[in-house]
Amino acid sequence: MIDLNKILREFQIESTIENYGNGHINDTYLTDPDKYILQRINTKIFKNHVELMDNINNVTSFLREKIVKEGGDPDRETLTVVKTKDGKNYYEYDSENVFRVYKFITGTKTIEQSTSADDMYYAGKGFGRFAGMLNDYPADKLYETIVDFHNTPKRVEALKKAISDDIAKRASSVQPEIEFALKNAEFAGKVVEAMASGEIPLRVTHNDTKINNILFDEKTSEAVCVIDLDTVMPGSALYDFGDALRIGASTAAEDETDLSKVQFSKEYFKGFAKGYFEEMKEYLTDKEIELLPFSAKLLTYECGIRFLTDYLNGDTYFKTHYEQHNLDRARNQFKLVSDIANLEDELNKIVAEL
Ligand code: ADP
Ligand code: GN1
Ligand code: MG
Repeated sequence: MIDLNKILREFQIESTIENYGNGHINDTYLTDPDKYILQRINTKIFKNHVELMDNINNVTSFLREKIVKEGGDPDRETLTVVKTKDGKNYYEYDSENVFRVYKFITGTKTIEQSTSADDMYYAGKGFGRFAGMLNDYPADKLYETIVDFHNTPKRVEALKKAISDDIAKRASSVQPEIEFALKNAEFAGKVVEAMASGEIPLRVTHNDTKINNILFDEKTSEAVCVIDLDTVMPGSALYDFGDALRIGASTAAEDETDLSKVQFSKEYFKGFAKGYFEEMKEYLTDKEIELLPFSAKLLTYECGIRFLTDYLNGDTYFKTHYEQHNLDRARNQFKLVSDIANLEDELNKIVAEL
């Protein structure tokens, strides 16, 4: 066991420490009474923490300048990386245990699951503003922290490999899910192909726009700060739009097993799209706008097959809390994919109206 207080001292912090947050990737802790977020970076997933922290440092510095110019509060509206006593932006205990510290942003709340279209409107504004501020960030200055992160066809290939390897001997028990995943693979390439042909532009994107990756003001509910910047990389606006709706527009949690409760809400979709447009409309191309409703289906499908792949691989990627957790998540996402497919015309109409 690593003595986390010792780690904190590397960052010149003397405080008690407790587990915090519901992320699937890193280990997150909150310190008290001096409030900081300590995170153990998941180095199995993020193989180069030096590049990763470089990205985060550069992006947050860039955002900081913009926020100051706009008259905002940079300590609240972007993450602040706290340096170690040696002036580094991470502390390497050993190759598997690498830590970083952020200032804790007070007076905010996270939402694990939206309960109103307003939640989604504010989330849309938050992620839209983030994307807008990074619109002129030089994409070639960013490292790709996870290569092919949203390359859905490659995710399909990874699923196929997991099915044929069948390491955890689970494939025979999930035939309906496998069938659903493979049947829907026909649309997997639509966004990467449009990017490759230059039909839609490469942008600096967040790539993990889950609603709990945004901090909302405790009192006004407005978006304050976009967090979880590990996957900020060159990508498509469609990744961020679609991924935000994946859980954000669902009426239930990502691992809800009663699928009758899991529905894709048109109202939540509309709320998000409205907020996002208010911040991003001037930058989006017609082709991107045309693909927005589709992106919700694509990114939900992609995440569903990632959960299924991880289940078949014996749960090595996402944190799970019980044996079938990844399978339940996959089923939940596939239910949403079917919902979105049925709603596509109506979602297109909403976008056109906005
Ligand atoms: P993961 O990659 O595991 O999802 P996150 O960076 O999203 O980790 O952090 C997990 C949770 O910790 C967030 O959902 C949020 O509730 C909380 N959190 C992270 N950073 C901060 C911060 N600077 N201030 C306040 N809360 C934070
Ligand atoms: C992970 O880190 P977190 O919990 O915000 C994952 C996302 C998935 C999400 C599913 C780096 O996000 O891609 O969409 O779980 N992040 C990474 O809930 O893989
Ligand atoms: Mg997170």
